[in-house]
Amino acid sequence: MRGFALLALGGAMGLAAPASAEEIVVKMAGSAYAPEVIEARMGDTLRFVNDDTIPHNVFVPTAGYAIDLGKQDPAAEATLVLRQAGAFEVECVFHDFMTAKVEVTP
Ligand SMILES: [Cu+2]
Repeated sequence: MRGFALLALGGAMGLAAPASAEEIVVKMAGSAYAPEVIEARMGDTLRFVNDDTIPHNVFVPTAGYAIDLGKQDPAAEATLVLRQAGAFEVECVFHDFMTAKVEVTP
């Protein structure tokens, strides 16, 4: 199952993820990322799933990691491949109280 998900992602991104990489699902119900603290490894993929009833977003303000995955309507998903070790914050541009921390180990 893990291999299948990575294969699908690799096709979408035009890149193959390392065979050992994992996918970590982050949900958004109740305007909160779950989990709020994410420990991952380089090469892993975060799959943000909006299982809430209102739009959310994934925005990374941390220098060196900055990215905006855009608005996610309910049921929409967005993925982020972790290519760099370190720590960064995730926040929703629509709800400033909605944050998560990601720690990426090599
Ligand atoms: Cu939000």
